Amino acid sequence: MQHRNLKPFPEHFLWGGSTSAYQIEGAWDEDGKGPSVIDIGHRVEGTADFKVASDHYHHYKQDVALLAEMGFKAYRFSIAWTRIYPEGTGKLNAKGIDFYNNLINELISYKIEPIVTMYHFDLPYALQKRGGWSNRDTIDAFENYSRTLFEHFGDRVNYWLTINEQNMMILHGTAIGTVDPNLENPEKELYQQNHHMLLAQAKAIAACHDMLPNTKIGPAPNISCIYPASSKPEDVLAAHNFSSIRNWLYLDMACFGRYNDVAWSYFEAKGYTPVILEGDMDILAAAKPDFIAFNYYNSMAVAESTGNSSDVGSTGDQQIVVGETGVYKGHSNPYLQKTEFGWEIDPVGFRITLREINERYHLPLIVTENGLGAYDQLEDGDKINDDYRIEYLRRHLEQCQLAISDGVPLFGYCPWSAIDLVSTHQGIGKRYGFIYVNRDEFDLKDMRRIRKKSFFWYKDLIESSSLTE
Ligand code: BGP
Repeated sequence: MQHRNLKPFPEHFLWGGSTSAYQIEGAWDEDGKGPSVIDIGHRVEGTADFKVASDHYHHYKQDVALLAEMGFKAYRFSIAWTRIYPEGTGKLNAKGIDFYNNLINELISYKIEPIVTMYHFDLPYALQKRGGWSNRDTIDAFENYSRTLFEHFGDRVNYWLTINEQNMMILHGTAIGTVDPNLENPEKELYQQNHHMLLAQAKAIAACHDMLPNTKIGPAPNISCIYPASSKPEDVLAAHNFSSIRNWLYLDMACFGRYNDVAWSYFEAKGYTPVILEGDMDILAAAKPDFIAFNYYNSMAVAESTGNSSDVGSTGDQQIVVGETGVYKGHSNPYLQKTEFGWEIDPVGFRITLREINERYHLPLIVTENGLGAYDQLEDGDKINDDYRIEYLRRHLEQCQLAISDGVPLFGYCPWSAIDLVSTHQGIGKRYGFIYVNRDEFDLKDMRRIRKKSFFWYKDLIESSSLTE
C-alpha cells in the first residue's frame, strides 16, 4: 500500500540502541561475578571470547556520554544475572547491584531511558550444573532474581524485557549451550525447557505488576515474517507451519496465555509435548505483557517438505539448521541481497513483520534489535566509513515509518548495536555499532572509542526525528 502522506515518528519516540551484558561488559570474573554458560561453554574457534569484550564495565561513563552525544532517548542493555547472584540464587552480590545502579543513574543523568533485559543468553553456570532450564527450580530462581531487580532498580527503570530471543535459544539450543546435544531427543528436552522459560517469564511479569504497578514489562523474541517459496498451497502451508513454530508459539503464550494450536500439533506429531503440571496453565494465562519488544534482522522463505531427510539443511553464517522433514524446508529467496555474512536483507519484510505482530496482539511495539554486521575498516585519521550500515538502517527505518502509517503503534527503535561488541558467533570482527572499539580478536590494543560515520548520521536523524532531513 502506498500512502499519500506518511505519518511522522511519534512524539517521544524512543530512539536508541541495544547491547547485551556478556557481549559488551568484559570483567567476566570481577567484583564477585559468577560464571555463566557463556563464560564456560561458548567458544568459537579463531574468534575473541567474552572475557574482556568491549570493557564497558570500566568504560561505562565514557560510553554513556557518547550515547548522549548521539542524542539517545533510550538505551537497551541487559543485566548479567551472575553479577547479581553469582550462583544464580542464594547470596546477593552487592557490587553487581552497585554497577547497574551506577549505569542506570548515569543514563538518567542524560535523560536516557533505560530499557533493561533481565536475561540475555547468559544463564548462571551454577544453575546449568543443576540441570538449567530442564530443572523447575530455575523457574523459581528466575522469579527471585526478577524480584531482586524490581526491588533495586524498579524506582528508575520503566521498561523491562524478560528473556532475550527465547525462540532462538530453543530453535538453536545447542548453539547457546543450555541443552546437551548428545541427549537422545534434545528437541523434546528443549521444548520442556521452553515450557519452564515461559513459566519463568509469566511469573516475572506477575511479580512486576505486583511490585511496580506503573512499570511496563514485555517479552523480547526474534520475530520475522516467513514467505512461502511459491503460491503452491503446500508451500503456503509450510510457511504457516514454520511461522507458528518459530514466531507465534512464543508470542501467543506471552500475550494470550495458551499454546499455539499448530505448534502444539507439531509437538504431538514429533513427540515433543512438554510435561505440564497442574496450575501451570493458570500462571501462564494470568500474565499479561504491556508491550512487545522484538528483534528483526532478516526474513525467511520456506517450501513444502515431503518427508525427505535432505530437507534438513543449513543457511547463513550462524550455521542455523533450517528445515524439518514433513514440516517445511529452507528456500533461498531470489529477490533479496545478502550481507557479507550471508544474512538476507529485507526491509519490506520488516514492515510486514510489524504489521503481523500488530494485527495478532494489538500491543505497543518496540524494536530492540535490527542492524548490519560487517568487517568495518579503521582508516587514516580515525575514520570509519560505514555507508553500508547507514544504508541498511535507513531502508529499515523507511519501512518503520510506512508501518507507522499503516497504523502500527511503534514507540521505539533500538538497533543492534549501540557500540561495537563481540558477536555471538563471530568475534569482534563482525561489528554492528555506531561507535568503533579499537581492538582486534586477540589484540586488545587501546580499546579507544571512535565515532563511525553512522554515529553522525544517527545523531542527525534523532535530532530531527525524521528521515527526510
Ligand atoms: C541476536 C542476539 C544478539 C546478537 C545478534 C547478532 O540474535 O540477540 O545477542 O548477537 O543476534 O548476532 P551475531 O552476533 O551472531 O551476528
